[in-house]
Amino acid sequence: MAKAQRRYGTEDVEHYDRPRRRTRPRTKDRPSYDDADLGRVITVDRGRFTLVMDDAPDVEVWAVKARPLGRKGVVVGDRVKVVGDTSGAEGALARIVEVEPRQTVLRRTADDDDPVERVVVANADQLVIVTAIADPEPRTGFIDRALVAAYEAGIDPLLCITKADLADPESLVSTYRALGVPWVVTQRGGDMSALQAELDGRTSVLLGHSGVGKSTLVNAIVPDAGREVGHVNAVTGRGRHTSTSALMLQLPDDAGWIVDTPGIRTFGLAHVEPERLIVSFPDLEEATAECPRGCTHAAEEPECGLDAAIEAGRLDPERVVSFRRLLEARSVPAYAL
Ligand SMILES: Nc1nc2c(ncn2[C@@H]2O[C@H](COP(=O)(O)OP(=O)(O)OP(=O)(O)O)[C@@H](O)[C@H]2O)c(=O)[nH]1
Ligand SMILES: [Mg+2]
Ligand SMILES: [Zn+2]
Repeated sequence: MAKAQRRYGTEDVEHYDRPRRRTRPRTKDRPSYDDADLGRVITVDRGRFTLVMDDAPDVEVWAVKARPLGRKGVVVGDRVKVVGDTSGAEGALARIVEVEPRQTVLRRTADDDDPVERVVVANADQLVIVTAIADPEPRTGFIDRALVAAYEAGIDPLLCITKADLADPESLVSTYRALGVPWVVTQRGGDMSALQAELDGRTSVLLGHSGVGKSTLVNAIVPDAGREVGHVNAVTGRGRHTSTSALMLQLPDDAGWIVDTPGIRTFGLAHVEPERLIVSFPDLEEATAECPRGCTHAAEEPECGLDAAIEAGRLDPERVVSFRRLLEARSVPAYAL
C-alpha cells in the first residue's frame, strides 16, 4: 500500500490536477472542521455571501470565503461549512471553510459558443420554467432549451404559465403535454395552491425572461419576501430586469426553498451533450435499443428505433416529435430566441 502511494507521489498529483489541488492546504495537519456549522448560501454579492445557518433559520449571516477554498466557486444553494462569528450581529463576519458536494448543478452559458459555464444554482431539485402567456409573449424555443438544461442536470422541470388573466394558456400547455412536463397556471392575485403543492418539500429555482412575473410569484408565496417587481414595457413587450441577483428564500412552514433569479436573455447550451437527453425519457430510451450504432434519434435518421416503435403502435408519435424538437433545441442559436 505504502509503495503504491509513493509511485503516485504528490508531485504527480499536483501536476495532473494543478488548478484545483493547489488550493488545498499542503500540510498533513489540515484543520478539521468537524465542529463547523452548516448553512446554505442564499445570495452572493461581489465576494460577500449571505447565509442561513441550519440551526438558526431566521438569522442572516454574512460570510467570506476562507483562504483554503481558493478560487473555488460558491454559488446560491450551496451547502457550506462555516467558522467564525455566525451570530448575524451587525458587523459580524463568518468564514466559509468548505463546500459540501453538490446534489445538482444547474448550468448555462451566455450563448452556445461560450466556453464559460455559469452555475445558476446548486442543489435545486426542481426547475420552474416561468413563462407569461402574454406580455411578454411565450417563446417555446426558450422553454425547450430550459427543459434540456433541466434534464441534463437531473432536475425535474415544472412549467409555470403566468398572467392567465391576459390570455388562454391551453395552446401552450398542449405543446408540452405529450412530453409529460408537469405544468401549473397562475395569475396575479389568484389561487396559488396548485403551485404551492408542486413546491412543497422541494428546492425550486424560478427561471425565465424578465417581466414574466417570477418575483410576483415569490411575493405571493413567501409573505415577507419583499421582492421588487418591475413593469413590462408596453412597446417592446420586455421586462426591465428588475431583479439583479438570485435570492433563495425559505417557504412558509419549512415547506422547502425557492430561488428567485434575474430575468435571463439567452440560455446557452454549450455544455450539453444532446446524446444524453434520451436518458430522461425511459420509454423512448427503451425503444432505441435496436437503433444502429451512432444513431442520434433525430427525425432524419433512417433506421431509428423510435420510428419503428411508432409504427408498431408502441409510442405516441407526438411524444417522439416533441422529444426530437428538444433534441434540436441545441442547434438553434441561443440569441435567436
Ligand atoms: N396581468 C398580469 N400581470 C402580472 C402577473 N404577474 C406579474 N405581472 C406583472 O408583470 C410585471 C413584471 O413582474 P415581475 O414579477 O417583476 O417579473 P420578473 O419575472 O421578476 O422580472 P425580472 O426581475 O426583471 O426578471 C409586473 O408589472 C407585474 O405586476 C399576472 O399574473 N398578470
Ligand atoms: Mg424579478
Ligand atoms: Zn435512434
